[in-house]
Amino acid sequence: MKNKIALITGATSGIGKATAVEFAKHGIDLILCGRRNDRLEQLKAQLSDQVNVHTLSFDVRNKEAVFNAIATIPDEFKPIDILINNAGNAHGLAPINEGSIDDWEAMMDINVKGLLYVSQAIIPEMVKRKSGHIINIGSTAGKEVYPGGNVYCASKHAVDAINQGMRIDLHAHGIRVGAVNPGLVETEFSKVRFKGDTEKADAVYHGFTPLKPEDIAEIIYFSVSRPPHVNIADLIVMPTDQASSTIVNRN
Ligand code: NDP
Ligand code: 8X3
Repeated sequence: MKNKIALITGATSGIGKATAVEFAKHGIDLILCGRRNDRLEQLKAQLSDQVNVHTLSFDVRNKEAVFNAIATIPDEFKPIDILINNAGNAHGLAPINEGSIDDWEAMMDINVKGLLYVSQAIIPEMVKRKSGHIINIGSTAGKEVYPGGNVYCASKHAVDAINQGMRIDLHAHGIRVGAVNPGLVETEFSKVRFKGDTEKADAVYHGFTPLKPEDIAEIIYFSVSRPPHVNIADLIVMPTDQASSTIVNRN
């Protein structure tokens, strides 16, 4: 896939970082986004001998920062062919009656509104060029709801609806839109959810074999490398040991 350019949000860690590494293997030039600039620069240094890499450090919650950052993309990186809407996290796992409003706002602002800001900054150019491919990273939490998942699940159900809405509105412009919805993937996700409590975070992935971020990255690459007439609209990917959000075969 030479001469393609992908913008990946949340490229400093987990699924986004693994996707950057996978794309670089296949010659896709990269615009890597995230808040932690040191990590973006490290990844750029790691991948620059394979592909051209540009980094953009911004918080997806900050509408102005999103549009300003994307406006600074140098001309040689401007025709973005692939957008990976990946930045996001869960914040907390409290039942709804004990939930933190700050956590709720973080999840809706990052997972839903942030995804929309980035999309709005990029889609109009794709429409002009009548080409583009958007992969929205949803979740099994966007397909079902589990105890304590309440607002995180709501944010990912919103991603599911936005994914469908984008496809309905953009297919006539030659733009492909699809979602990849992972189950349990061992990343920094649970460390963020449990606010740095590594014991609680590690327990989430204990006693079974979770997905690795690379498993999802390979599937994302497979989706974007199909022939132009093929659009993988929606995929759910779980570890073999997982049957649903609450049914996991732990030994
Ligand atoms: P990680 O915590 O490892 O990565 C999250 C990424 O999102 C980081 O690169 C982080 O970058 C970025 N991010 C978070 N908040 C912001 C923000 N405000 N502004 C900009 N970037 C932000 O988790 P995962 O890789 O697991 O998560 C990636 C996506 O996958 C998320 O959308 C998540 O909901 C989804 N997912 C994860 C699953 C899992 O089990 N791990 C399963 C299903 C879906 P930085 O902090 O540098 O800004
Ligand atoms: C991440 C998967 O089950 O932790 O979206 O919500 S889960």
